[in-house]
Amino acid sequence: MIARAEMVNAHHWRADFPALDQSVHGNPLIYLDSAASAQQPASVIDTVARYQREDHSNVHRGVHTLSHRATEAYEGARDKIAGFINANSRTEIVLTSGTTESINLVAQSFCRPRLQPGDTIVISHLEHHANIVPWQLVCEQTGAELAVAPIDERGEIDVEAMLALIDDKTFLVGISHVANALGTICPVERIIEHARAREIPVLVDGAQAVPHMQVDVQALDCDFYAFSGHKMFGPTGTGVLWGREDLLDTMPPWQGGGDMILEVTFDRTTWNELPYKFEAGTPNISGVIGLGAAIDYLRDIGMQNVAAYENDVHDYMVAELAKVDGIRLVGEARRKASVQSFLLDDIHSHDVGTILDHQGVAIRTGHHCAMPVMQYFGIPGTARASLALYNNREDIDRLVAALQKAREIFA
Ligand code: C6P
Repeated sequence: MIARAEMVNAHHWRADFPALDQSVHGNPLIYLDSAASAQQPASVIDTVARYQREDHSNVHRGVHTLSHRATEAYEGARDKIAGFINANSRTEIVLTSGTTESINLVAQSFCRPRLQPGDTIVISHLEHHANIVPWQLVCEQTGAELAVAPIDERGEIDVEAMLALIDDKTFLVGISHVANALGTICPVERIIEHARAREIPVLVDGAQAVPHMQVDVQALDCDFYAFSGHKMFGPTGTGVLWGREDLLDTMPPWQGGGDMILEVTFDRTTWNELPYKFEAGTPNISGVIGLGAAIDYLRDIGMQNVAAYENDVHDYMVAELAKVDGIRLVGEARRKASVQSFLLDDIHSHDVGTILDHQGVAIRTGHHCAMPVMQYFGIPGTARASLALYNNREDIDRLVAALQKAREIFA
């Protein structure tokens, strides 16, 4: 249980998010879809607006004042990101459009030139499509194979089976820190330790972890860590690939264009230094500056406070949902964060979502871009409620009441 003072703070946090102050279908909005995309605090919205109004220009290119200001704010955000995840150096922070692009970058730039037929990429059955399909593509391109660690009924990875798959044919391990469909906190530390002992690189998909817990990439000791800005109160179209400098150094650029070069002639082109060799073209300048403001916001609250507060609401959510007649919780791992998937009687999850929306409660329904998870449970999809620090226990009470209404409608 967390301190009462922090519960009080939560009311202030909610007030920081203008989008939450509205009605949907005549009911106050309860937003329980932050795993898909989180709302933005006013500080992020205002930072982006001020940049657009006063400072907008291209970065790394101009000698004029606005270009300097834009570059300073953009590179300042990179520094904030580096500090937030405790990167060894700002040069390890590659700015991308999101987790998806970050993982594709590793697949195409790190894996594709080196993979041999018969090599394996080891992932788990819990992964989001973004941590499956890029590996399938690079396996098709190289003759390598995907090896998938099984999960159990609780939605936990069979760790021993996963460790057994990591052998001398393994080229890379890809694992989510927190699984998006079920909220399982995966045992990444153990998997990294095992792979590290065999000198096998590990990529962690941190899309659902970074918004909810303290992430320290040096303490984790992984090789790549990918995440998205829009799930952590930043703008869409922003994301990060953190990579160990010695690995990033050995990787060729994956896209060519402006900014990623040192010198271009028709005979030969040389690459810019890290991290710019991976950032071709004009980036999402305003988005990245907004992401910097999102990090300021989270740091002011403190990730330990975020995690403690959210865990309390999460435990309450799971307990209250479990009491609803006709509910089946999907994903009951012992260590979870932020997310609960469920089914209600035999009502289609889209119908559940639509009825909830009419009561002002926003949840996500369907396969959550994790079809293999649904295949494991033999279901087409689930309803999923997901939290951020602006949610509170009253939101959960509203969710439960809305589900009871859905049951009445379908009775
Ligand atoms: N999951 C969800 O509703 P992008 O789209 O690149 O920002 O993030 C992709 C991604 C990768 N890994 C994990 C674990 C994720 O959860 C996501 C995005 C959203 O669960 C949208 S499908």
